[in-house]
Amino acid sequence: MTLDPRWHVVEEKFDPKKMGHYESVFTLGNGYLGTRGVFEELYRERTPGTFVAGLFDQAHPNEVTELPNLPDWVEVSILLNGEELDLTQGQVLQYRRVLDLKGGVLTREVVWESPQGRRTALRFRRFVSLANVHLVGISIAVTPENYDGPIEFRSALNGQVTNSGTQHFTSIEHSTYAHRGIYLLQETVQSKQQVVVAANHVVHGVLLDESFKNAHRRIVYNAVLSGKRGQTVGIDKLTTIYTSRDQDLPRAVNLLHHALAASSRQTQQGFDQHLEVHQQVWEQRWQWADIEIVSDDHFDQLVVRFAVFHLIQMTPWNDPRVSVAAKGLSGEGYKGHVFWDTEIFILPFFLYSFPQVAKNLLTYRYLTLPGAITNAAQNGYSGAMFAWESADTGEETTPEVGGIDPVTRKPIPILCGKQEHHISVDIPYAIWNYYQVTGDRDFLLKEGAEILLLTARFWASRVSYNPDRDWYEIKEVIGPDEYKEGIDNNYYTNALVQWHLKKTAELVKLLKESPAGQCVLLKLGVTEGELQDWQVIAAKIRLPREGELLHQFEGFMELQEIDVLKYRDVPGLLQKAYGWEEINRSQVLKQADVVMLLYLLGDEFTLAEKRVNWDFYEPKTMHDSSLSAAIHSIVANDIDLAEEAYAYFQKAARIDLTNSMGNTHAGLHAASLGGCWQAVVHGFGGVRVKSGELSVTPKLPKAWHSLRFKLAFQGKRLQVSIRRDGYEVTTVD
Ligand code: IFM
Repeated sequence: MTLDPRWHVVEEKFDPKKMGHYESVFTLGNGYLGTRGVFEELYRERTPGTFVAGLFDQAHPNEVTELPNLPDWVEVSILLNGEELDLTQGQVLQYRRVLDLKGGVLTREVVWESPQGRRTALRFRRFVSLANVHLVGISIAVTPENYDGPIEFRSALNGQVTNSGTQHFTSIEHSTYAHRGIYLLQETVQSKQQVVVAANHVVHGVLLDESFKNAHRRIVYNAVLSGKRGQTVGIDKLTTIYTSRDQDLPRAVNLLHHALAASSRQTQQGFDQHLEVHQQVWEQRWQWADIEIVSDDHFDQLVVRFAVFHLIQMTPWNDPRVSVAAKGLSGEGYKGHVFWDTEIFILPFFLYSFPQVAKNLLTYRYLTLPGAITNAAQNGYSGAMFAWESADTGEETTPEVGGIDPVTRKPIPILCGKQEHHISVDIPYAIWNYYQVTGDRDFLLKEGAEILLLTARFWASRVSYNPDRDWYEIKEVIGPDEYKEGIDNNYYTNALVQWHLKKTAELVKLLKESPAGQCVLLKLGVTEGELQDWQVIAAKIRLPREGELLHQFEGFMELQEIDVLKYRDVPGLLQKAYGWEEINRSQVLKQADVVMLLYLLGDEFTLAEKRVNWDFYEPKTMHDSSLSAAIHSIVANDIDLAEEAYAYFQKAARIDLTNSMGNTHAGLHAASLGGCWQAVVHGFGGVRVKSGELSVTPKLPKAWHSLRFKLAFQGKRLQVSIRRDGYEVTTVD
């Protein structure tokens, strides 16, 4: 395989210490399901993970709902003349694992010498089909180089896997089917969703023996093939996954029969044919989604494709009941929950590349409105209050406690579910953005309008009036900077609420012009008095500032100052030195907060204001959240700090590829991947919507010769080509 550094992510060396990191990086997925890039053979450090989008379960009332880890379908142990393949033993003579972003294939090529001196070449290929979302496959080819002897494959479906100890499934049935098929039928303990995982095998070579083994929640197919020096034998494992939640199931179908019949049909077509069709779908996706960067080194090009690849893989393509989790489908981190990451960081990629998918993501919020209405009522508010962490119903799913505070040595309470309310303005912001970019008035005036109006109603009940100062306040919140809790008048939140309430007035004008729009107003019982109140709140909302300097919140300037730069680049150092309580009382930010606002409401601030606030907040920001660097890159571009813009882009780019935050093993940082895309298109590409028109003001980094990408804008497909000496925007057929 010839390597292309612009398309291939390569692991050059087998290193068990980096296993978790690469398992996340090499995740394969199709929006319906995702599987971590675990090795086929078993190692102590191996953390298998297969997740189906939207399939949630709450194993115990004391635990929050999460995406259950499905049976491990990847496991295949290989015995080479009786010696088990184990790269920690013997000698690894050659090793290379390659993720081909163009075709969505994970390949591993190894030459291994066993402790007894047997040399074997092995080649593994794996895909998670984009053409048929229920289908995943592995093909293994084994060539003994200096011996003859039996080659044995022990291919398992292992339902003993858990979510870090929580078992979400009850086993219903496990058995065999067809010639070489094995399956597990399980049910989630609380949500009572059935899951079938069925693996069928095709063997290549002379079969000496085959058998099945059945143990608790685990079933194995064994094939022993005759191995001859220099001759390749192998096995293909095509696995089919269905759940009772699937929207493409025929009505009243028997899930198990359906899955096994599908599996038998798929086996007839064979691994290579499925792989080819899968690659054709990737080709189509890349046609619209690719970004071409020409520069002297290929890292930036690879990074952007890596981001796009994973964004496509982790996002449900046509199921509006589900959204994108903070870790996509690549790990247990954040339990498969959906945050503002989706609307503010991930959605823009889809908006400009696959607008229908963006619409689905927003429809998820519409479908979870009942949960948001419940959240508001439970907290004593009106309207709809979106969950900080959302799962299938839209009700709040944020855990109550997190990691251990190194200073108090006690778990840190997580208050985000109770206080991080800006999600209820981030979603309306994303809906307006969707409308601007797509021109989809139907969505705005129906689903969009319900969300905007119900959240406006929430905010009107959330603010409090201060008669002494004649202003409205929003007290006890957490802004984007999660190092500050229980704060009053977070500038980001208040400014966006003001923007939201003003936009709602524009929306209401549009609604009044159409019968369908009037129906929405009637359905929600929106009164004239209420509309007037919203405008009064917008006009009088408290926005703390001193000249050009925005105060992140009331009292920020009085907090103690600490030398943030001393701690910035070593994860955990600040926490060790100060502890949670003191961090809360200091001028140190976890992530972009005011700077985030300068980006989202960029047109509302002057260049001078942006510069003053950048100069003040940037040196105080730790970037301990992966959501920070890409936004800093964009804002740096806006204020003509070319070097900082590029440095922050590279910082964002390295988060997962080089594991710079040290936590990629728990899953990819989806928001940062979306942020990288935005840093290129909105930052260096300078693409923005201004007064309903597309505006392009490119700022190519010094290191790049050219940049080219496609955009969907208001029903048109455009191509933006930027060179050092100019740029052009052309229409694409
Ligand atoms: O949504 C983010 C938040 O802004 C910072 N902590 C992690 C969350 C999930 O990515």
